[in-house]
Amino acid sequence: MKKIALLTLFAAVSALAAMPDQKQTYIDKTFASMDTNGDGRVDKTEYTSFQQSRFKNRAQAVDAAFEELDKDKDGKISKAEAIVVPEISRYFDGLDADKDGVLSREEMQRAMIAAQTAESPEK
Ligand SMILES: [Ca+2]
Ligand SMILES: [Ca+2]
Repeated sequence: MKKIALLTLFAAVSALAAMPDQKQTYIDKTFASMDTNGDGRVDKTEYTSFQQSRFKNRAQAVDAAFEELDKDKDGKISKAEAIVVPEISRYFDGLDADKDGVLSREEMQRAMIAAQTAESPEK
């Protein structure tokens, strides 16, 4: 369970660096998962519920990953704590928006939103 949360976060952060040619595959996959009744079209209801469940899952994943990474439970992710997730480690300075050397929960959430925006199909 905790492992899965980290992997989800890992995937989202990796999306920050997603190459354009991976985007089409992502869009196809996303479309298929949004089209719940399989009629080949995504109506507004399907789209809305997809976005809502995705956002909720992401928020929960961030929370779970945050708790898991925050070994000393001070409410912040230090560089040393982030080292177990190479993708976070690599983007650490970029994710640390206020440059205080640690990632707050808010900074982690913001990173997830950024990742989500980066991988959203343009429509
Ligand atoms: Ca900590
Ligand atoms: Ca910070």
